[in-house]
Amino acid sequence: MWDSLVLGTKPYKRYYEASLLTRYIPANSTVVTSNTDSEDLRSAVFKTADGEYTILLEAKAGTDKEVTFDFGGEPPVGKTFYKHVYQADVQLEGNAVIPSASGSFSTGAGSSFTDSDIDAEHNVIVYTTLPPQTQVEVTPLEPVVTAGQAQQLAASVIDNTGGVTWSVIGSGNGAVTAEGLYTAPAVDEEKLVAVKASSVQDPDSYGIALIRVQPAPAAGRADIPQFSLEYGKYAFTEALTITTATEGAEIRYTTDGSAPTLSSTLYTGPIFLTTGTKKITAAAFKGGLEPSANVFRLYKIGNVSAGPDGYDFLAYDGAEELSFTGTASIAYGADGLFFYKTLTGPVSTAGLFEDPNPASDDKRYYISTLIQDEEPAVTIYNAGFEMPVTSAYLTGPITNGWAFDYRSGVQKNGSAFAAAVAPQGTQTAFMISRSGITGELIQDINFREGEYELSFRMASRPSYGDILPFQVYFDDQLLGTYQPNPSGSFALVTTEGFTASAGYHTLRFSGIETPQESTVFIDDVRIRPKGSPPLPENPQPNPLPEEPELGPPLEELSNEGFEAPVLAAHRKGPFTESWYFNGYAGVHPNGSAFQPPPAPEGNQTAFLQSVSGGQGLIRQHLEFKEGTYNLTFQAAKRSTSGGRDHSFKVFVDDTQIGSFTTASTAFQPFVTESFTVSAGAHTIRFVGAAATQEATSFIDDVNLNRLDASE
Ligand SMILES: [Ca+2]
Ligand SMILES: [Ca+2]
Repeated sequence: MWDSLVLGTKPYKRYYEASLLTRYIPANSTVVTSNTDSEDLRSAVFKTADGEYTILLEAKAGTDKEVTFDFGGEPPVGKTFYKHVYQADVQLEGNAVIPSASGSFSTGAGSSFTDSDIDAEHNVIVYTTLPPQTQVEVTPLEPVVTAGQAQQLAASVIDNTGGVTWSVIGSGNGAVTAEGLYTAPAVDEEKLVAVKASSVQDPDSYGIALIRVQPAPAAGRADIPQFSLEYGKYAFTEALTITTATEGAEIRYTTDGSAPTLSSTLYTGPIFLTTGTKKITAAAFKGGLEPSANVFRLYKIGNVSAGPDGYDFLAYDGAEELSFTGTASIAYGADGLFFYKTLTGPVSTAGLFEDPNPASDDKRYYISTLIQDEEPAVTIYNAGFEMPVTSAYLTGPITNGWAFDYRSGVQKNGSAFAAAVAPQGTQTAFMISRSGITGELIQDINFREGEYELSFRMASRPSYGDILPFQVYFDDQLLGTYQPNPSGSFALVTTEGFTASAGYHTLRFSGIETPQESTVFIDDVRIRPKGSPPLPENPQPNPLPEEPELGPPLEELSNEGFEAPVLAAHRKGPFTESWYFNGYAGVHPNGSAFQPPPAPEGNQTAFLQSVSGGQGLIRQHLEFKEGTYNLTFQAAKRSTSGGRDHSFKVFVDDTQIGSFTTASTAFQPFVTESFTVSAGAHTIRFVGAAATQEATSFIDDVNLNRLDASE
């Protein structure tokens, strides 16, 4: 955002969307050139058509600062600037208020003023000639109140004097006293009520408390469900718990906004909310009682990964047991500080991990069913540039682990860049130098104290332009200057060692400007303990596990719904349970770490995966009577771990009887082609298609149907 202001001549739309500062920067203001010769300061100046001025100043943390703004004899002469300070970042808060004015500065008869009171923290400061606006801040903002009960509200007036007047919006919505004591009305269903606090001096300014009024418990009626998560935006996957105070009641819920009935999905355990918008509507049911009122919450879940790359959310801190089966890599921690273990589940958390990050109160467990070749010593988010997912390329500004700017981004195998195949996953980063502006990749990374070395893979772009040389910095320490070879193939780079203190440090890849357009590709960035064994020049794909000989045939299709073995969490092959599952397939129950939709049959389904270098296989060997048959089954794709569509094929012996793609996260019916077999043993196989990125299908309710008349 700041670079756009410095480099461009007009404010960027994204900037307005991101910021409350728009109140002081009307959309049609012009940008006045601004200069600073300090690395610690960035500034931008705007002028409205009415001749009002706003200065934005970002001051790095470090030392106290004194700053003089000099307009060089131009207006503003005789103006007063009011100062509003954001410590740390400009952030939206619930009341959408901006900080109150913390000082004012007059240019007097001249056209400059000095602020000698900028403290050592990271500050974003607005100086504006627009007078401070009256604002009203209300607390609590979104309380939940039971019908007939009271809730005390409070309000304060910012940048004006006097108190507020309270009112309830709409009729039949309860009452509020002059002191802000709100009493909720009687309701049969949950209801949202707005209560307004208006400034007495400036009645156009007001704050709103949005109150959720819930029905009171009533004899003869089940109590309403309670949700463990408030509605709203979450950065990444969450697990939602729903409870009701009515003992023995069952909770049923829908995800399509419809009213829950006795045939809606039964709540049996935490619902994993994954990327996208989720509306959960729930009600409690108990024989002999009226069903409870329906209660809904809307959630918007982002895809910002909080766990290490390739890991999915498994459980919150405080979970007593990690419910998964088979062997998996488990990460525990937050904010980039994790400990890792390869474990066989289910496993008790007692004494399992030391605390990787005492400063965080949002530690979680994450799981990867692909065992990593090396547990990371330092967690870099999006280290392989697989996010954001693109089918071609994406240029910044993007933030996804890395901050990508206007001359950097991610590109996928086969894009117009014609880069060599990505050495990790299917995407790489790129940096470009063009028209005097050169790309950078920046990430703030949380370190444990230690000695480290950095490795990454780089390649040139022989199909177009020049080779971009670049420098790599750890904070302000230059780790090296590099230039990929002209062949276009990826080469491994390992830097000299460097020392990191505990805490956040900045890793920066910074292109060096070239006269002609030039490009470099970067992938597979790792920070490893100094002196680690060398990485392979070209990473090897995972070997396929051995497949056992066919056993004796079954007499008819068995375990069609994958209800055996009965599991508490997913179990990956190789194992045999009527079906044989290889190392990229298995069985899992509702609520497993794969976060599947509910099984259409029973409580479990199969899963079939394709990963880089491996494909799932599910096989059953059985005795057929001579005749013509087909197979029907239900399948869905996985919503997590990228949520990619998954393709697989179905065979009878070596004859393909269908090729399918799961493109929906809801189960859909599928049917194979019909096939004719001789009497005797034949093998049905489900086989994942080759893929370079993990994709998964869930399969259930397989039926073998005889199509011709049997005697
Ligand atoms: Ca990659
Ligand atoms: Ca089933």
